[in-house]
Order: sequence, then structure tokens, then C-alpha cells
Amino acid sequence: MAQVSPSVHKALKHQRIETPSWGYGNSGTRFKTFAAPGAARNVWEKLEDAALIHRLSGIAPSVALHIPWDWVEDWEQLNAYAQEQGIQIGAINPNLFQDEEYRLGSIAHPDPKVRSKAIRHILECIEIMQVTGSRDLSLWFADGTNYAGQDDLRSRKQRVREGLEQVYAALPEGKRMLLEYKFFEPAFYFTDVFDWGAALLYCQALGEKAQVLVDLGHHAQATNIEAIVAFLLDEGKLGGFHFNARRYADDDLIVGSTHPFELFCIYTELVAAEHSSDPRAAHTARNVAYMIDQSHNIEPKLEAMLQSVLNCQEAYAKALLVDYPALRQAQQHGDVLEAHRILLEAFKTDVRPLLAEVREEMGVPPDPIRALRQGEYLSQRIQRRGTPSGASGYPT
Ligand code: LRH
Ligand code: MN
Ligand code: MN
Repeated sequence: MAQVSPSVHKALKHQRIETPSWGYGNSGTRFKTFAAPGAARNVWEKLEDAALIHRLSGIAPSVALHIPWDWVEDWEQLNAYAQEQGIQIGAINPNLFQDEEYRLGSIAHPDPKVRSKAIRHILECIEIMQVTGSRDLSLWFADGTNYAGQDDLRSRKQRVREGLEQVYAALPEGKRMLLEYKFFEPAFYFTDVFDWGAALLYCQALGEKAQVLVDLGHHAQATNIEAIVAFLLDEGKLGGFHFNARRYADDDLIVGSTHPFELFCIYTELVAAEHSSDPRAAHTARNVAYMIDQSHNIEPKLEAMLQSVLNCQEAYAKALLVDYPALRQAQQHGDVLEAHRILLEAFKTDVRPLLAEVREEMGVPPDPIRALRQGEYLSQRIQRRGTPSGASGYPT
């Protein structure tokens, strides 16, 4: 591999990926949850596991929480515990889908009492963010309808807009609201925030603290996600990612496992925007929240999470190796295949030696997966935790 510039090393050391608390507990599909030996049983153990992934990778220093799955009485205490473990609490995800009242939706529900309950829960999450120091409120609504005629679609749109406005008004300075879209499930006829365009319209109407969250699993198979990323960056509205692999739709398996080229192309859009002369795109790219949203069913949880973090690292490393000036020149000359080959050149580079070097410089194991497998981490957890049965903190 040709000499790599120190700026690539520097960028790799600053890469950040947030892992989700719900990926460390037992979870499954709606068909079955297989109990994983040593899986985390509560939020404390989830934080312990997230901290291990950070110690092994060096680039996963925060963990997202889902409320009330991760409910505790004393948030100061949880925050202090996270810090003791060497990590931070990241995005807060209100849960607006598991309560009886949400049968017909949360903020789009026809009954104003249910809508108020949903808003109260989100406001409670904003208070938690104040204690945990979280920057991002991560909003996903399971709201939708199953049958044509079930509810009035324009009224639902207005209710969502009103609800989001109330939440936005309560967001303190320095906090952001990330709005996640999904084109299907659990409702299959209509979903209230069904795509990036709908999410973007809401966020544009709300103001600059509202941005769109792109979950890779929430798209139809042929969707060009990197194009969505480019559009949102250009509008200053890309707030964050939920990384996973869309082959599995919402079963949320290892990112980059089936579409590594897509993940690389997404990262090239981000790297290009970060270095662009357009201040809005550059600022937006620098503030993107990179988060994983996965919960593994049959594979070992710690290893799957670590693999996901490393896949993002590899995609980012390759994106950093793209010769962007040459790419722009080929594009301007209309040299279709030269431009494409410039991307392929970087994508096909074996970055494993580079990453091993960077990891050594960072003081983390050069091969984190091997370190995880060879260490006592899992056996100690099995001894301490046993094999917790049933799902913990994930809808099945
Ligand atoms: C919904 C979703 C959303 C939830 C998470 C558990 O499919 O992607 O982000 O909060 O899964
Ligand atoms: Mn998600
Ligand atoms: Mn999802």
C-alpha cells in the first residue's frame, strides 16, 4: 500500500461510532428470541459491554439509551457509572410504541389525550438528556395505519407537525432533535414519517435544531442511500445515522456485511462534504451522529457489535483514501469510467495493515476481534450473568 498521509491517521483516530444499549441485551425476531449466554441483563451491564467495545476498538466512546427500556431512578448515578467505565451516554431514544395506548399511534393518534401522553414522555426524555449531557434526542415513531380509510392522512400529518413543534419548543440550547423515517412496519398501509422527504419537510419547518436521521434498514432494497445522504448534507439537514444492513430490513444485522460498497459510498459523501468549500455542508458533516442500530439474534452479541464498529472503520478508511481532486477532474471531463475507477481504487485497497498501525498508535489491540475471542470477556460474563432468558429491551 502506498504511503498514507498523516491526516488519514489523524482522521481515523477521531472517528466515532455510538453503539446502542439495546444491542447488548437478549433480543430476537418476532418468531423467536434465542437466549445468548452472558448477554447483558440490565442497563448497567449494557454500559459495561459498550465500554468493552470501546476499549477494544478505541472509537466507540458513547452508548445510546432507549427509554423506558433503560429506565433508572437515578440518572446522575448512571451517568457517573458510564464515566467510570470510560464512556458517555449518547443519544436518548424515547419509546413511543410499547404502551397499550399507542395502538393507533402516538403523536399522530386521533385522541389528544394519547398525543399528550406521548409528548410528556418525550419531554421527560429531554430532562434526562440534561442530566446525562446528551446532545441528541432521537425520535422514531411507529405511527401509521393498516387500512385505507382507517384515519385521515392530512389530519395525521398536522398532528405530527403540532407534536414535533411542541417538542422542538422544549429543546434547550445546544440540543438537537433527530427525526428518523421508515417506510414500513409496524403499520403497513401508511407510515406517518415514511421517508426522508417527509422527515426533511418537518425538520425544515421546525428549524435548525431539527435534522434527519437515516437508518440504513428503513429503505426499499434498490434505494440509493448515498444519494439521500448527499441531498441531506447539502441542505444542512443530515443529523445522524443508524447503521445496520438493509438486507435484513428491520432485523438490524451487521452493517457492511452485505453491501460494503454502499457503506463506502456513504462515507465518501461524508468525507467529501467535510472537506468541501460549502460551509453548511462541511459543518453538517462534522456534526453527524454516527450510531449503530442493531440487535443480534443468533450471533454472539459483543462480537457482532465489534464487527459492526470495525466495518464502519474500514469503510471510513477507504473513503479517506479516495483521490478527490482526481475524481472531480474526471467528473468534469465527463470521464465516466475513470471517475468510477478512482472510487474502486480506494474501495479495493486492503486497509487492514493501515488500521492495525492506527490501532497500535491508539493503544488498542491491532486485531480487536481476536483480542475479544482470546480474552476472558465472554466466559467471565457467562459466569457472572448466566444465560438470561427472554427478551430485554427490544420488541419481539
Ligand atoms: C425502529 C428503530 C428505531 C427504534 C429502534 C429500536 O425500527 O430503527 O430506531 O428506536 O429501531
Ligand atoms: Mn433505527
Ligand atoms: Mn429500525
